[in-house]
Amino acid sequence: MTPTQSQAMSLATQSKARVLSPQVKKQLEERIRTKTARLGVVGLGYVGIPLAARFAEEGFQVTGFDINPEKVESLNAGQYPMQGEEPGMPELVAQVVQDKKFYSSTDPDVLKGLDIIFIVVDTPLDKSSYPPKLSLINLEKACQTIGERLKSGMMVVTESTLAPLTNELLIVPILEEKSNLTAGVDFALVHCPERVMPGLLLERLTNMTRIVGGINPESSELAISLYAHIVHGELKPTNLLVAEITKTGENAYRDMEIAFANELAQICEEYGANFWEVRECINSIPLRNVHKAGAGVGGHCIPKDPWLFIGHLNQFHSQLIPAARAVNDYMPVHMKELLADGLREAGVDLSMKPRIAVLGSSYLENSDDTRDTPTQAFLEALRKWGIYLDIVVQDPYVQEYKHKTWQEAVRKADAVVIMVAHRQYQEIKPDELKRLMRGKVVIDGRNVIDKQACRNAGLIYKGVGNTV
Ligand code: SAJ
Repeated sequence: MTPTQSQAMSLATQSKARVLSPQVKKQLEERIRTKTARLGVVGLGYVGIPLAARFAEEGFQVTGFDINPEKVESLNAGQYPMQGEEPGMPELVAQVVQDKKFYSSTDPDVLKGLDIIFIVVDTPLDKSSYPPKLSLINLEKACQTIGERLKSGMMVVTESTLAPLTNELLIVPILEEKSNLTAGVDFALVHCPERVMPGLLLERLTNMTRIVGGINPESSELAISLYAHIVHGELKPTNLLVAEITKTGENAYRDMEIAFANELAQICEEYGANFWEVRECINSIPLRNVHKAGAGVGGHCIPKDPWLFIGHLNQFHSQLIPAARAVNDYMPVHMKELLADGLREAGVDLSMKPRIAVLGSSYLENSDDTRDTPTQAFLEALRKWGIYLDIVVQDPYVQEYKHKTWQEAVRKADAVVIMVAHRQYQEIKPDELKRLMRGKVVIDGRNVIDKQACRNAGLIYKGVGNTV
């Protein structure tokens, strides 16, 4: 879907003419204030479950809808079904289910007769082409399911991360066509993009500032009164488009900040300086915040949102956003290059199937979340290298790799590659590494081990941005 500038403008202009009918406004105001509004959450994942549980905890009746029967079954049994340590989530789900305040189903008709429905389905990318395209099928299906059950007097809130213009070009047309109602007049429409962080779901949901973008000011005001029941952070009113641009833009910005650090690291490698020392010096003046160079950028947000950010552009050609993505996507390959340099320096015979211990499989330290992990890209780069390698992966959090300790993984290894800054790896002592390994190459993708201590122990150390 590639909107023309004029099409988008006309929709934006139209939305100015949309004034919420007084009786709809009054009814929603009353039901939100008295917590009698019946809530529905479509999409029960990392974002949807905490959202549903927090409103249920505050006394709202919440109905969850998801297409995954196992997840629905777990939830109705009072179990938190997602991976990873989420402080407070298992207890909260158990409590609100036991209090009969939160019930989930795979039957879309449970959405009938509700007052407010949240759309929290994921908005993945179709990576079969480059640049990756938006894949809106989940969102379209959710809008169709809701549109067929939408009644006058309701409010629809999207929390999913959306490419700018998606509300006006996809969500509004589907909801209106399916319901025969007018968005912003017969029902309120809001985009309040999620701002969660795996491992801190409840904390972030409660304390982060939220952007509350309504199709009209009345919709924003109603949503702010609703979120005020669960959010202690600031609730900033704006319109649909600003909310969509903000969410995707804040992550595109972070991607670019990290990309600068990754380029600076490679510049330091060639000049022969220590990136971490340069970073500290640059950050010693105000208004600088050089991020951490590393083995790559993974996760469910940062690698994806920059593409959503520019996904509906037609005229403007972004140079910065794709370039930042290319820099960050290159880092796992750079790790392969550092490994090749280290093996060469150590005189390792590549025809003898060297053993490589890879420490860290998740995308983020102290997490088991492997979505879009740089380690996957690194292993792919090793495969493309075409050298027979004996690869051992270890990760204390990821189910598939947690059965080994890091000590067992590095035993008899010719090289150790650190991909993630897990707290367990911060304790690695170079002397112990040297004793356990067959070889002496250490490739440090997250500045976990001290370079000089490695060299004093007779190891060849190469870190991102720290190779001389
Ligand atoms: N990374 C670096 N260098 C850095 C920071 C991160 O290489 O200086 C890498 C990480 O190792 C990871 C990836 O980037 O592989 C993403 O890290 P992240 O800290 O951005 O964590 P995420 O992906 O969970 O980002 C989320 C985002 N939150 C939402 O989208 C709601 C992001 O906007 C937040 O800034 C981030 O959490 C956070 O730290 O709160």
